[in-house]
Amino acid sequence: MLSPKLETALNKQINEEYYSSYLYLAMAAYLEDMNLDGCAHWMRMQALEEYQHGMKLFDYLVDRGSRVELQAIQAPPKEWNSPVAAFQASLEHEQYMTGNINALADLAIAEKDHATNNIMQWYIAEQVEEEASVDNILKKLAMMGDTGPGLFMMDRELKSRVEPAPQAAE
Ligand code: OFO
Repeated sequence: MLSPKLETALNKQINEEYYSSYLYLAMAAYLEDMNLDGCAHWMRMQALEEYQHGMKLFDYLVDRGSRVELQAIQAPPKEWNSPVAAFQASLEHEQYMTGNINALADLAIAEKDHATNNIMQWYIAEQVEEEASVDNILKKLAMMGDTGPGLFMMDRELKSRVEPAPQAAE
C-alpha cells in the first residue's frame, strides 16, 4: 500500500501525463492545420506515448492496492506562434515534467518507498530521452532553417516516427 502522500502525488502525476497527451494532440491539430503532416504525426505519436506514461502509473497504483482517482484534464493551448514555437513549448513542457518526476522520486525516498523510487527511475530515464529527442529536432531546425526548405525536410523526417511499443507496469 502506498502512503497517502504518495497516492495523492502519483494520482496528480497521472493527470499530468494525460494533460501531456492532450497537449501533444493540440499541437498535432495545430500542425495538421498548417499541412505539416510529418510534424503532426510526430506529435500524435508523442500523445500516444504520454497516454502510456499515464497508464503505466495507473497500473502501478492498482498493483500497489491504491485507488486511482482521475481528475479533470486542463484544456491545452490551441495556437502557437510558429511550428518551431510548438516544439520549443514541447521542450519546456518536458523540462517541467522532469521536475515533477524528480520531486516524486524525492518523495518516494522521503517516504522510504523503494518500489515507487524504482518506478520513478524508469520515468527519470524516459525524461532524459524525451528532452533529448525534442532538443534534437530544435537543433536541426536551427541548423536547416525553421521555415521553408528546412521545415519541409524536417516534416518529411518526422513522418517516420514509429508508434510507441506498449509499456508494461513493471
Ligand atoms: Fe510523460 O513524458 Fe513527456 O510529458
